[in-house]
Amino acid sequence: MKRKKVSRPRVGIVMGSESDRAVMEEAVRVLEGYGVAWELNVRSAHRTPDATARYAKQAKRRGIEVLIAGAGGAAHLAGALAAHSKLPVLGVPLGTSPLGGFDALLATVQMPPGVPVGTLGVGSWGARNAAHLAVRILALGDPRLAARLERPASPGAR
Ligand code: RP5
Repeated sequence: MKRKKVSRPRVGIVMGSESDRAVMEEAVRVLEGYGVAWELNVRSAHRTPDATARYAKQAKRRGIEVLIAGAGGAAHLAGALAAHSKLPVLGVPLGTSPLGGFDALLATVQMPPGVPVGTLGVGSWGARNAAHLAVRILALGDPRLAARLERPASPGAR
């Protein structure tokens, strides 16, 4: 799926690898259903740790309001973002490892107190729900989006 980046993204979606793209684009589909601007980038907590930290540190300054992180193997990406940013971080464990995602679920969900990651389900359900939750977070300070949430979801926004 080829999508163009929008100029003023409110949700920053990060994935650990290009191989995560198909699942994380499920989140993009939901955000677009609500007309919420997004960006999608590859950053790895273990392959590109400096770039990951830099992305997290600069995100708020760039206008990002919520971060979504999807990762499979050694799924510490969401935690790494939460270590470097005070933005809400939503973690999506992906089923890419030989353990089928249960390892990613535990790595993403079991953050020590003070470094929170709101963890969703494994795989595409989690990616979609991360986007739904991001929309609800944004709607707290966005009356138009809050009103949009009250209307029935379009097929793209489920
Ligand atoms: C994690 O390991 C990525 O998030 C991906 O889910 C998994 C495999 O990555 P690749 O070896 O395909 O780059 O880092």
